[in-house]
Amino acid sequence: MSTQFHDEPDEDDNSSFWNKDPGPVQYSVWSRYRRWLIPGLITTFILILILAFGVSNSGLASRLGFVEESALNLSLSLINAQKETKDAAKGVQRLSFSVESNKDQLNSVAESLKQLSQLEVLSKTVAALKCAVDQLIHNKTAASGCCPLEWDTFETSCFLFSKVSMSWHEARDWCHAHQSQLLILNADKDWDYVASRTSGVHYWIGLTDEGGKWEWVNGTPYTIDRRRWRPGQPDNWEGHGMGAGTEDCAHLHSEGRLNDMHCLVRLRFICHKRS
Ligand SMILES: [Ca+2]
Repeated sequence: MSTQFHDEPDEDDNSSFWNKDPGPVQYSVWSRYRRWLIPGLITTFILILILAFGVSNSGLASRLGFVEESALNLSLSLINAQKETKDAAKGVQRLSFSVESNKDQLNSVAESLKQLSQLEVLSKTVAALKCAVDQLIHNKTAASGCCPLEWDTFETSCFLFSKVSMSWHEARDWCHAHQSQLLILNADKDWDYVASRTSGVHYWIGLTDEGGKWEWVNGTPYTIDRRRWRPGQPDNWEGHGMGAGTEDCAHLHSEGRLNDMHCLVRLRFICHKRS
């Protein structure tokens, strides 16, 4: 007795049992390559990712190299700037010492100049005293080669720059009473000297057109020289508020040029005489 084993056929198997063997299965091209397609695509995708990542890393490395180079350059620049700052600070310190040193020297020079100025005043005073003594000894009203006290000497002339103010006629008479006359100016060097002494102050001089034409106080005719007058002057202005009359007397303006003014105005004045 033999034991026979066999599978229990199901209905389909039973039905197929009687069917003809269909033969080997025929796969299409798509079916044959389908099993390789998805792995292949995944592999390709991974390769693309690797390549992209590599390219990206290459660009990043390039940028990092540039940044590193920039940082290095910036660091060098900062080091140089620090060095220059230190050098500049040393320079400022040296300059400060120099200024302090020169300041002491300048103070010394200023003190010396001050002493010289005082010596000059003393010298002028001594010369004036000598002049006054000479006048007394020789019983003269004026001594040759010297100027009275309070008068300034310029070359061969004596000038008095008054500290009081008078009308033009009073000033004229005061100068005459002191053996001089209200200033007459002709030479350029005298103009320059007087202008250098009168900056910022108005002074009468001996020039008037009260007689209808400009002339010096000693009667010498005067021809107007425009470079000596302020622009637009003399204008013989009538709006001076000084009563009747126009501007008939000349004075040195603060800038050393002339202006005509009403003669009653009280100004300082300049007397002149030969030394
Ligand atoms: Ca005027």
